Amino acid sequence: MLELYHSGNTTCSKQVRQHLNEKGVPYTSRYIELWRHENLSPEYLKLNPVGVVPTLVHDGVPIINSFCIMEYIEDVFPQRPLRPADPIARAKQRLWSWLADDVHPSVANATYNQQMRARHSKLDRASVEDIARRIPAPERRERFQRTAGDGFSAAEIEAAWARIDYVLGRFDASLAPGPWTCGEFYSIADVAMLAIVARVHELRPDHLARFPRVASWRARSFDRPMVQKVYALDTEETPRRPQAVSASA
Ligand SMILES: N[C@@H](CCC(=O)N[C@@H](CS)C(=O)NCC(=O)O)C(=O)O
Repeated sequence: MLELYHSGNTTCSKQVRQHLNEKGVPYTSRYIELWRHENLSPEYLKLNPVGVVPTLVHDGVPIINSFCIMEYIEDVFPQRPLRPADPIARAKQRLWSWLADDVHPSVANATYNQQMRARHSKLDRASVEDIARRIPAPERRERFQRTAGDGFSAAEIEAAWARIDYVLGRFDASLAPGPWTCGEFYSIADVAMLAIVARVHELRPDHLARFPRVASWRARSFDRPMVQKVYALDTEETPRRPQAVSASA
């Protein structure tokens, strides 16, 4: 049995949802509401000690980290491969899958500051202390405390965007052959980077104009029916406990 613990509008959940759907691998959806801090419940922390989504549970065994989860899915479910066989192409696929994870903290800082602060700053002091105490990872605890307080400074947010832009600039150059990250082969690098690029576009709608190849790659990605389907599940209007998404649904 395959269970995916995930949340609606989170980049890393989208990566794994899209990956499973691209491969046509059915799974049972276990929905975690981040804004209710369900990711910090003792039960969930047993599955994912970092207290983040997503977590894939395969026959009772939890697999964590979206980058590692996608590699695992390719290892275990051979149908419709999204990892190229050629070692050079595979190295490029791994690089961009990994860089999506590597740049994620900068994207998360920008997102928390812009989208989550409104909610966090309404919490009373006792709740902030209680939630912070339950967050295992120090950098995540700090991010929560900052956004429940005065937020990040303008300089810190600009530093986050400088890091994002550095990665997007490299991605733009690497897309030169196109149409996908590994040429004609659509891979998990495209899945991983799309979640990041889609979030950048959501936060700063004009931003991708600086990266024309990334902008057209994003548009091409959204032409894929599977992307439209998976990304439609990304708002707070998402039902609290959505039905499992499967390729046949
Ligand atoms: N890609 C990493 C990062 C996961 C991550 O940061 N997930 C975010 C959503 S995209 C999360 O659960 N945030 C909750 C929190 O930091 O409290 C992983 O899969 O472990």
